[in-house]
Amino acid sequence: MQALEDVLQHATTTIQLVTDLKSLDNYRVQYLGKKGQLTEILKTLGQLPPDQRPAAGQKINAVKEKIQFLIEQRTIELQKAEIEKQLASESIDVTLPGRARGIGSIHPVTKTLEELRRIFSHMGFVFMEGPEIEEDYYNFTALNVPPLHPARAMQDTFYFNDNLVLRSQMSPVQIHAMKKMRPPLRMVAMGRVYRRDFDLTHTPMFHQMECLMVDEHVTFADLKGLLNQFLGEFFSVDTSVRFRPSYFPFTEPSAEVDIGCLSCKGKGCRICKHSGWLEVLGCGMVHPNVLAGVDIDSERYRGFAFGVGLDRLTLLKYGINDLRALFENDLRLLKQL
Ligand code: 2U9
Repeated sequence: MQALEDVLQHATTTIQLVTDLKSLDNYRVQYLGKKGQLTEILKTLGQLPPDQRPAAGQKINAVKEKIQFLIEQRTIELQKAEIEKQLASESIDVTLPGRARGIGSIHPVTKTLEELRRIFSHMGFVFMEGPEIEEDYYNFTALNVPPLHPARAMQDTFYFNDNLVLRSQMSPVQIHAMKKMRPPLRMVAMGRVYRRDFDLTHTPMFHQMECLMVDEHVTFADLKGLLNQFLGEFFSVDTSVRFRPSYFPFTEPSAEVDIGCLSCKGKGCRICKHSGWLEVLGCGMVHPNVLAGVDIDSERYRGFAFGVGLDRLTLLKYGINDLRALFENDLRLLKQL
């Protein structure tokens, strides 16, 4: 009986003092386990005289239940303390503002591409694509620029070998189209072109759009009407447009087209180099040699074409003067646009 009292006494104190669940479980084994102190006492029951056994057995069971109860209570307390400790260390302030997500925007050149797609598809032009690596024939010869022709020096071209080049203009796409399809033809090709040039107003890769229309009664007046409409829609209705005679091997007659300076309205400023005009594109009537080269009867059919640099067009629209800005991916600039 004294041993039983000692175990209860000891258990009551230690269970109160224990501070973690693992140690508590060790004590459970120590008191109540198969080889625990109470089990040992229980084994001595047989040594008692038979009449004392029931009372002693009851007493042992009562102590066992008492210790079990103490352990359960302490377990609950320790579990609660553990959860509270965890909650305190992992607390989340749900009132803090969320982390801002960077919002992307459409690149200004892409905006120009999309705008042109809208304008020209409304006017009934189809859009076509072609490879960026071209044969010399499609990039030059078919465009009335035969080998050794001085016009090849007008553009510095990237050559892979004697025959393969990075296209220096979008015209090869139109040559492919004319070889495949018969007039009437109304088409636009937009894409990347490459030239060996790198300064304030030139990058080795830039974007071009070329437009071609071939039919029986196409005239230079149609070309002028189309360009007035296009430039009016792209810049603003009151933009003035002027045509200057020029030369390209693939068009005859040829012209370069200027618009009234957007920032000074023609008065003269730094942007238009005090001329009041900004050059935007080149155009002309397709050269009969070009039509003949793709088996189109130039007595019956005529065509007009124009070419425009989309990066330059974008710069003019937003009033920037360094073309390289469009390719440096400076988010501050791109966002501002
Ligand atoms: C075919 C026949 C003729 C397309 C043309 C230009 C004039 C022109 C420049 C504008 C600025 C190139 O990017 S730029 O440097 N382009 O001046 N392009 S006529 O003439 C064609 C096209 C296809 C079959």
